[in-house]
Amino acid sequence: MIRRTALYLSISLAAIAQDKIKLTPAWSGLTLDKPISVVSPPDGSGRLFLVQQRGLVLMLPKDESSTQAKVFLDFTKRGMEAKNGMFEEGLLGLAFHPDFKTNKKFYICYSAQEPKRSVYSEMKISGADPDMADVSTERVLLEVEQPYWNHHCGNLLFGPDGMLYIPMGDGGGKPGGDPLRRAQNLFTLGGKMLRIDVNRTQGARQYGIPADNPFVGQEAVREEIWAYGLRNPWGIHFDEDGALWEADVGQEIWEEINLIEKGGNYGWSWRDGAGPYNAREMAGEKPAEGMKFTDPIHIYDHTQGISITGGIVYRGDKLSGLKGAYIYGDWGHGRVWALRYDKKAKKVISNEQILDAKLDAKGKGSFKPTAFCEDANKEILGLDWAGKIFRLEVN
Ligand SMILES: [Ca+2]
Repeated sequence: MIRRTALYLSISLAAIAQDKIKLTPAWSGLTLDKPISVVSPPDGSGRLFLVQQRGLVLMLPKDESSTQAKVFLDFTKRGMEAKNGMFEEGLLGLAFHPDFKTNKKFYICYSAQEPKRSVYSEMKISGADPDMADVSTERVLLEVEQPYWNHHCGNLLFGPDGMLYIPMGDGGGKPGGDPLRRAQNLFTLGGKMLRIDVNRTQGARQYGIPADNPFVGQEAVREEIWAYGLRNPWGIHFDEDGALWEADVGQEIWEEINLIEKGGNYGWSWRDGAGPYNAREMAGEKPAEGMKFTDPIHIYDHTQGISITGGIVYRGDKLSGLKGAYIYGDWGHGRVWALRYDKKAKKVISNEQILDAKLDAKGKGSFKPTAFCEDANKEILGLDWAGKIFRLEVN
């Protein structure tokens, strides 16, 4: 009985505990539309570029109260989104080359129509204005056919190895469940983490296959694949220790966080969260005997949120209590968590909710995070799909 009371008390305290962080508006004088990423080139300039899904990339002004932002890239007339009111297409990623300072190259991912596909391109900045892209330099590296309008991902990232990592969703479709069974199919790129070398071409390819990719030399397999069995990776991040964090948006029940390793099979659509995917299990479908899956390091269910947004391992100074924690959130419920993980013991140490945007005293409606990004000082910015940028600060 005493133990029960103690448990009850601790739950009550947790429920009324103040949020650890608050959202402070930043660049609130700018008119923004579906921001999805903030990227800083590795050239010491401290510039921050804001990627917006409809195709306008802005250079965020140093003066955060400014109402003007310089346009870096304008893809708003590219017809990226299908005209059927769906919402997951557009300009979905931007990454600067590790040698950007000397070669001026960057990479983007965007949707294209007729046929529906994801395009991965290289481009250079303008010789006349280093704050602007030169669209005429576009070199298409890869195009991937997309059967549906959702789960395209696009959060491009260079690893510490200088290779470009490309997260690919399963291609979506209704009612979901990876209808084309792409995620487990090594002949296709859907539902994978790809790893390519942008510094060379190889045969007909506009990029090279790194020699240490896990499926190199195997017959009838896409050698770009680094890991597979992903559903809809929304947010990937390399921590300073080289770990690759990935948030995988789930089907109806689970949202998951994975640490992506070479050759790993992350389960989808045999597995959902840390168990079998119920629809396939109920249909009597089973994975082949002996198939090995890597389960997520953390999952949460749909009472907590409905669509995970991956974040970053915090390495800044201002939120001192969160140093070394993986900060992530939920697009549907506006919650933000800090997760601590012991990589040696392969165990979650803690997972603490640090913000519930719906409980915010001033909060009308919710914070719909599309990304958590670092500014030039490694402090965290939370991007809101409703067209806002926030700094995450101590409450
Ligand atoms: Ca999984």
